[in-house]
Amino acid sequence: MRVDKVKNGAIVVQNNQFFTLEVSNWDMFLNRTNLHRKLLNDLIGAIEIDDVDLESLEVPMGTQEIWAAGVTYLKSKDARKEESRKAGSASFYDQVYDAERPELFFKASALRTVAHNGTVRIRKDSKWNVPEPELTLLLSSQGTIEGYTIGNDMSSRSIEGENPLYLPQAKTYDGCAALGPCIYVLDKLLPVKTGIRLDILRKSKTVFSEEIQLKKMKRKLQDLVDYLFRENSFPNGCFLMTGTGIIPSKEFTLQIGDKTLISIEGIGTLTNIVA
Ligand code: DO4
Ligand code: MG
Repeated sequence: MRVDKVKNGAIVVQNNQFFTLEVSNWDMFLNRTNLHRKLLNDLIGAIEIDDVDLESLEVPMGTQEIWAAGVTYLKSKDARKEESRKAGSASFYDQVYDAERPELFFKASALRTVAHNGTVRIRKDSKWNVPEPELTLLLSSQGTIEGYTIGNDMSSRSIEGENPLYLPQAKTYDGCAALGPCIYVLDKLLPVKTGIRLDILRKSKTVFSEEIQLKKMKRKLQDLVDYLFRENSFPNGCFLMTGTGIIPSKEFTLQIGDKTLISIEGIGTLTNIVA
């Protein structure tokens, strides 16, 4: 079942049938344990429609924070070691990859997050920039995984590589995150063989394309969630980006006008333009 956010409501797609729901409070609508069962209940008496206008989708979030996990895939560890060698901090990435405690950081508020087809930004003071395609969890205030969406953890590799203490500036700024196009709500866990794919188009030509499976992630999703909830409360639930397993080679940097397409099996494709 997928849930899309539209003006004044939600569209729920279940078995190829489309339903509209009025939603007065997205925080409360999303922050429900056993969300799958509750949505099925919401659908009783809901209005069926023919199709969804994908242009009209909003970011499928209320006021929840977006947090992110880092260095959860070998590819990310290796790329970060390389970019931070000059700064003398390469060994930190080996340490965090092998440590019991994961890297977790605050990524974005709703204010800094754009929707499917929206414009993500690269910082003007950054020379080396990449999108990071990440499976993103919708978590209830109880710390349960209630849904899955697609996140783009836009990152400045030049700022992050200069000094690891600059991470918040490399990661958090206006237009630094994209989320959507929908929330995928299942009554079971997402299969580990799920594929995550990144395509980058420049002037309609593909300049980067790669795919990875979720099973390549070193950490368990629930362990990331448990660490995040150790000393943080989220009265409306929150989102957690789970790290990237795809990083373009060091010669690659995003350019203004590039189109990023992040696809995750079952969820769909999150498309954004870079500005
Ligand atoms: O350690 C820096 C950030 C890591 C990250 O964002 C990722 O691995 O996805
Ligand atoms: Mg990331």
